Amino acid sequence: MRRNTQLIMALDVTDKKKARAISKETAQHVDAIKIGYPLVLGAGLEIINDICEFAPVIADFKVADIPNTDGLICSQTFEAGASAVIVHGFTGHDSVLECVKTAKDFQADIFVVTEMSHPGAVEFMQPKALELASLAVECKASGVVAPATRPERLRKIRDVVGGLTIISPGVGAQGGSAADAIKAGADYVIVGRSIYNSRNPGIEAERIVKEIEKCR
Ligand code: NUP
Repeated sequence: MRRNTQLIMALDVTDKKKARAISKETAQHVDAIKIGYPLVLGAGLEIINDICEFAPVIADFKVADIPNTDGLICSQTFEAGASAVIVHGFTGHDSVLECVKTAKDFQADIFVVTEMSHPGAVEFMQPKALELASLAVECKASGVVAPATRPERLRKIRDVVGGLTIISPGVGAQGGSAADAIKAGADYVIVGRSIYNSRNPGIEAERIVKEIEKCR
């Protein structure tokens, strides 16, 4: 993944026209666009190829099944044009290894979720987050997803994953700050609502990029 602005936009809109318009406005400020179920269910899997016109696409499908099913989900997603897929790690090494193997065939990336950014993640995910981070390293994933809402946890996850890429959601609407996440060890921040709900998504994306630049 290119590393110019360190900003990934989460495009959780459901309308194809809106998705294209926001992507166009923000393209010059983002290193990738993350799409997930809201947009794919609203606009169809072909939307991946559409959005690729503006930036590399990360498919946030949080894949969490048996290895065979995981492999099929990943290959369909890469064939549709995605550069990376986000998967869960709690399914175990075999499931994640299958995703990583499939990604290799497409020269694509797998990111493993560690501790999610929302409050409920402290219930079940937080106690296992560092083990999930180790699993990502052992399975040779490209990176992990770690919470911008808890920079102190992000720092601990960075200590475990070493040189793996950390992509970090929870900035803006969920209360985290881009600067704090980058300082705590994130390679990229993921920002959704603060950008796509703003009156001028391009200007908002640019503002976040400037905040990140100040941390370098
Ligand atoms: O731990 C996670 N937290 C999170 O918010 C893992 C994620 N993949 N996400 C996703 O990041 C979430 O589904 C949404 O697409 C994006 C954050 O969006 P926003 O809170 O900036 O609107």
